[in-house]
This record gives sequence, structure tokens and C-alpha cells, in this order.
Amino acid sequence: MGVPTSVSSSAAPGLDLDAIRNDFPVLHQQVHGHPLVYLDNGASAQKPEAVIQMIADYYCKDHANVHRGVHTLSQRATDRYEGVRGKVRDFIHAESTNEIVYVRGTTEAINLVASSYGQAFVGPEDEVLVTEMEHHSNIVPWQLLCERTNATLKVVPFDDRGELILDRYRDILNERTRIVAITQVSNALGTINPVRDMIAMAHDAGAVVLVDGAQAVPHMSVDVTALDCDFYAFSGHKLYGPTGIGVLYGRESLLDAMPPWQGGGEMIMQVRFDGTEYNELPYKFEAGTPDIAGVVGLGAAIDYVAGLGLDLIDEHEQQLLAYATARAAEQSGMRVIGTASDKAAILSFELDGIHPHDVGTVLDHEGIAVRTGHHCAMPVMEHFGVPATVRASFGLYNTHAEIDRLFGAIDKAQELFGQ
Ligand code: C6P
Repeated sequence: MGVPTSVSSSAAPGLDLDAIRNDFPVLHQQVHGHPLVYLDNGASAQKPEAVIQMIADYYCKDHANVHRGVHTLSQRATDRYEGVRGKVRDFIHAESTNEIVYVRGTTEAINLVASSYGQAFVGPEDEVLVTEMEHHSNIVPWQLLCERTNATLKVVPFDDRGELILDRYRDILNERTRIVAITQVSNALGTINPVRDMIAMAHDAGAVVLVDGAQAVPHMSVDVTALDCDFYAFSGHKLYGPTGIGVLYGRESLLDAMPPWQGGGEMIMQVRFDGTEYNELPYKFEAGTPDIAGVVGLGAAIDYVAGLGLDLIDEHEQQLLAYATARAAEQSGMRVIGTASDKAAILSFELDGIHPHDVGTVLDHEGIAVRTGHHCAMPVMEHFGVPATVRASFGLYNTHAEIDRLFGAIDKAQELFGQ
């Protein structure tokens, strides 16, 4: 098969891929006798040595509970924990650390908003608006809210390229819309949605907007102030940081007006049986002992990614996507699912006559890790009439040579299944 010559096969200038790959110990191993090609970054990205070492360093030197002790270790742990809050604020261009709430991940962030904001501000006549391409984490919490409040869930459809139909969005928005919950980047299709415009339209209708940034933050620089979103959620583990830690950004005035979500230590100022006074922001939303090491690791991940530069990462990944897309166009029996004009580095596809799980198994035997399945986006699968897709999702350490390996393995799968 001919490889398109018009597509550059080099990394974006400024990214030293050999050095970057050396930062990730896990990449240097054989799987089924082949060098690992890790193309499942959309599910979870690998961790650089800087993150791994930062967590070890924290446990070796400074671990104690935060905000609870006058002793030195507790103060050191608190300094590290709060220092990262400032890093996160700067990373997403929030105005204040009061707007940065540590959570377990995107899922927890969305559940927090659906429960707390939803309970306080959504009623039976109201509508909550999501899109057809949301991850289940940005559907089910709103369904639960609607069940509890008798509000109505409205869904904005997308077209067959995987682009939201903005005219339908405009039609569905109305004065009863309380919350719009949209993903910035679809995990199943790669579509980058025009969230900035969508936020402005929602605000004109009087609704608040939550942006699911799980698949956006690792690939592009995010500015919550420029976006003017009300809530923004992301997970550390897709950003080359640890699992179990994520961030909810919330506009301060909204977080202030919201009731606490979980009760417990840390989120209180004063507890009495005749009434409890809650802590100030952001602690009002951080009940219990947090994932301190996770926060410390997230800080190292942010430093790592910011040190490389998100613009360069984006440029490199766009080159990978263009190369993979061009190769896919030449591969017979392959259908790409998600062909929006603006995409992040995700290639979802199916092969004629071969179940995606079988493709995934053949690829694994060639040392290539991809995700197969519904990607927790069943409505997307339903739209395209497929049970599942194969998804290659690229990260900052992936190379053009790895995409060649992917297509070599796809050839093998097609030969094996007689396609
Ligand atoms: N998507 C994927 O393979 P958590 O699990 O809370 O870190 O992230 C949930 C989530 C929310 N929104 C989007 C757009 C996502 O992609 C994800 C996680 C992974 O696509 C695991 S299902």
C-alpha cells in the first residue's frame, strides 16, 4: 500500500521525540515479542519519570495529612498540595484558586455539579441539555438529576461526520434551559466542538455551561476565562498524571451559591448539632482526606506538559492524525468513524467483516494497544449503527513509525480474517 508522500513524517520542530520517549519508562518494553506501541491514550496516558519520581519523593520526604497539623510534615504536605492548586489555576487560566476543586476525576466533577448545582437550581419545569456525543459520565449524572427533579433532558444531535448540528442546538436552547453540559472533544469521534460559541449562545439563553474537558486538556491549551464557561472538568490520568485525581473548575460566584456535595472533615468551619457552618471555597467541596500524592503527581504532570508546550504537542499530534487519516483513506475495507473538520488525535474505525474486538486482539498480538468497544459513548455507536469501534488515540510520545506499525497490523488482521 502506498504511503502518502504529502504528509510530513517528522515531529513538530521543537519536540525531541527520542528524549520524550525516554521520559516514559513503560514505553520501553516488548508485548508478545514486539516493541510496545501504546495508542490508548484516550483511555489513560502513560506517566513520565518526573511524575513517578515526584510521587515517590513526596512519600519519601513529606507525607502527612494536609490542613490538619502544625507539625512540619503536615505543613510541607499542605504547601505541596496548595502549590499545585496555583499551578492548575494558571494551567487552565482560572482567576482564583478558590475556583479549583480537587476531585477524583472528570466523572466525579460532573456528578458534583449535577448533584449540588442541580439540587439547588434545577426544578420540574427546567431543561438540561447534553449532546448526542457525550461520554456516559456526562449523560448519566444529568439523567439522575432529571429523575430526581422531574426536569427534562434534551439532546443535541450530530451529523454523520460527527459534527454537532448547531442549528438544532440553537432551536433546543430556550428560557427553560438551566444547564448545558458539553464535551470539548469527543472521546469516541475526536470531534473538537465549538464550545466557545456554544457557551455564548447558552449564556444568551440564561443557562450555565459545564464543559467536559477530559479529552481536551491533554491536547490543547485551555483557557476557562476566555471560554467563559461556568464549570470545566478534567482528569489527571489522561494528562500524563496519576489516576484518582482530577479537577473541577467552577466560577467562584456559582460555587459560592452551591450547597456542599459531600459532608465530612475539611469542608466545615464549625460543627454543632444545631447547625453546621461550611468552610470557604474551595474546601467546601473537598470533604475527607484528599488524594495528596495524586495532587502532587498532577502538579508534576502539568509542569511536564507545560514545559514541552501544549502548542507544540498539539502540532505534533495533528501531524500524527493527518498521517493516520491519510493512511486510513488508502486502506481498503476500513471505515473511519468521526470525520469532523476539526478533530483531536483520535482515529476511530471499523474494518469490514471483522469484529472490533477481534481487531483489538490481533493488534495486541502485534504489540499494539488500542481500545475497542463502545468507549462509554453508546449513543455514538447507536448513531453509526455499530456495536463498537477500534480506537487509536495518540499522545505526545507517539511517532509516525508507530502509525506504520498500526497499519501493518491492520493488514495482518485483514489477511487473517480473509478480508
Ligand atoms: N474516557 C476513554 O477511553 P474519568 O473516567 O472520570 O477519568 O473520565 C471520564 C470521561 C469523561 N468524559 C470524556 C470525554 C472521557 O473521555 C472520559 C473517559 C475514557 O475514552 C475512559 S471510558
